[in-house]
Amino acid sequence: MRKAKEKTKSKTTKVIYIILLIIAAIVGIFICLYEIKNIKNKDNIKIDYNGENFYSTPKEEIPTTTDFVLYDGMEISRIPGVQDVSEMEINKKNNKKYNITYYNYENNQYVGEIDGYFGEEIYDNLSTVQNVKTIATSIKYDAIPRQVKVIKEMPKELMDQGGYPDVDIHEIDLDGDGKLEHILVYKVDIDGNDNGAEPQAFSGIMLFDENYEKIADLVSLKNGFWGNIKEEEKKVFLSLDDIEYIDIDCDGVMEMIIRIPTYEATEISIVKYINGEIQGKTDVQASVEP
Ligand SMILES: [Ca+2]
Ligand SMILES: [Ca+2]
Repeated sequence: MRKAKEKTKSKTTKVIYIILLIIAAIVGIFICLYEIKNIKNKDNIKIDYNGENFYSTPKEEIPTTTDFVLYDGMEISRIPGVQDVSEMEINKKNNKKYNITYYNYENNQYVGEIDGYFGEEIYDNLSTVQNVKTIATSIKYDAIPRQVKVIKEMPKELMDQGGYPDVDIHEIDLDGDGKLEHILVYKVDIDGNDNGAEPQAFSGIMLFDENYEKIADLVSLKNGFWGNIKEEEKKVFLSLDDIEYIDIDCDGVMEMIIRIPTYEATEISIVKYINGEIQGKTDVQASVEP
């Protein structure tokens, strides 16, 4: 009887021992996985920039699938090109995904952490994230490695080219190669008159290199009358305020996110300029006609 009891006791001890071993092994595996994930995340968000040393191979996306970027509270793709920006469906998965703290950017500045609110129906079971700024990222990293400068005086190089009407210029080293790029917005704004002259409204965004040699037309708006209504208050112009310079894919190269004027809805063009080449779409023709 006593022997049988002892036998049971030792059996129970053995079982407990094995269970403890299994738990220890599981905990060990989880710690390992956590560490691996952390190392991976750190690599993803590392900006190794010192003026020359930056990622030479552009990454299409941050590799982790859970990270994302919002534009005006709507999720966007980080891949260069033109894209429609639209609301997200309200469901359990999205409620969990989008109700988080965001890292916010506006006018090329980091403006801090803000809690986003998702789930209020706009129409057809769709919603945007409220309370966030123009660009909001789900992870924290140095998304503005270099600053933009406004050029106030018309540069001599442009004067020599005959000049452009009503120009605003930004100067920034987009790809971090030590050479500056120039982003130029021009505008033609002419009123009509009683003698039958048509009013005019057109504008464009162009990319120039350090020496003001034109690299590309980025966006043009040839008929800047909203709804094709030729009235003063219906005039729409592209402006430098429509551009955010931000590194949205963590490769050390700053993308331009250009808001494209439309009749309705939201459309953006993401342009990346690296090693003398443009990724994304050039010569985009915007339209504010219905
Ligand atoms: Ca550059
Ligand atoms: Ca980038």
